[in-house]
Amino acid sequence: MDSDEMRHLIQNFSLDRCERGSQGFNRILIQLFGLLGHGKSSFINTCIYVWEDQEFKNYAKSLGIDGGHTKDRLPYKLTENITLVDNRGCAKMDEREYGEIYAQLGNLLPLGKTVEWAQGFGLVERITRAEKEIKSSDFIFPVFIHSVRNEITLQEKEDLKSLFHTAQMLTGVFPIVVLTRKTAGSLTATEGIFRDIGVERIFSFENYTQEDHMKTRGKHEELLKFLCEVIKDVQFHVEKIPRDPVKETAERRKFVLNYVHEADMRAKQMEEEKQKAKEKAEREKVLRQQEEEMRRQREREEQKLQENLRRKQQELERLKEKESEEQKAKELQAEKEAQGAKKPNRFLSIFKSKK
Ligand SMILES: Nc1nc2c(ncn2[C@@H]2O[C@H](COP(=O)(O)OP(=O)(O)OP(=O)(O)O)[C@@H](O)[C@H]2O)c(=O)[nH]1
Ligand SMILES: [Mg+2]
Repeated sequence: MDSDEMRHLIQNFSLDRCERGSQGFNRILIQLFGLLGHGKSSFINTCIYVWEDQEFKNYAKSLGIDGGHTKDRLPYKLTENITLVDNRGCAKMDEREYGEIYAQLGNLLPLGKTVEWAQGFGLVERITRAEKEIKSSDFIFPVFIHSVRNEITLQEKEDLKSLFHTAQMLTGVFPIVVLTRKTAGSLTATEGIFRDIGVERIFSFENYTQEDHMKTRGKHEELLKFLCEVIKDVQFHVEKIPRDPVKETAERRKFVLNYVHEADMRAKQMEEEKQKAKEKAEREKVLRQQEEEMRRQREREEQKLQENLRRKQQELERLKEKESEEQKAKELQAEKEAQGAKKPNRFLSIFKSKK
């Protein structure tokens, strides 16, 4: 198909013209989801720029390197039957964050309103409040936006796998992946990871941005191909599978509410376990400190005893030495006295000889 034919297909697509009729759907809602700052808003700008073929405008207010800019769930009407939705991105892959993603993806939160990122009870309340505003006639088509600049870790790959499978369960469609910043990292490696997860269709773009919106045929054609692929996929699902949008919306709501509740319980349980482990570690630390203090005390007492013993022994030795010296002196004295008794008197002998 050349560009004109693709444009014709996109412009004239209507769910009513599907084989089984629209089955209660009246427009495609292309739901963009993904992490903060990966190029969701820029992709919307790119879609509008290519589709309208006019001056570049920052319609979706793409901004900031680190993301976190888009806070509303805003719809951008492309044709009578195709609308793009710029959802609020999530900061990390985390089971509790997924509740919010599923609520947006499942179209259970109102369009055109600020998304107050929430978990647990707050989210349940918002879903319940939005029930009357939600149209079940939207055919939800999930499109995951990922920037090639960000490498995917093994853990993230596992998280993405479960995210994509739930997205399929919720919407009936396995998400298409759009890779942005396609020259900012390894495109082949990133594509490989998404293929491993089970993604069948991957498109890669260098988005048109405020700084660089020089038109290229490659980008234009790739974007039109992307839209045609979405249409063909929607036709497949509406023609081949009997659908009941009202029942599906109710089931989606039930699933997400259950998910949020269970994720909240699991997170609370994990927090409790973490707290218990922290307290146990704290107790063990105190115990170890006490044991160490007792060991040191024992060492000090032992040293004192040894010192006393040593002193006593020294004293004993000194006493023994003194005793033996005294004994020796006594013996010497006795010897002297004994010698004195044996010697003749000198004066007496002189006197005798004079006589
Ligand atoms: N070079 C280049 N820059 C891009 C591309 N896509 C997005 N950007 C830039 O990346 C930044 C973030 O893009 P956004 O489109 O705002 O991302 P986002 O996913 O909407 O972000 P949040 O709404 O904040 O979650 C902006 O400065 C864009 O100009 C791309 O394909 N190539
Ligand atoms: Mg944005």
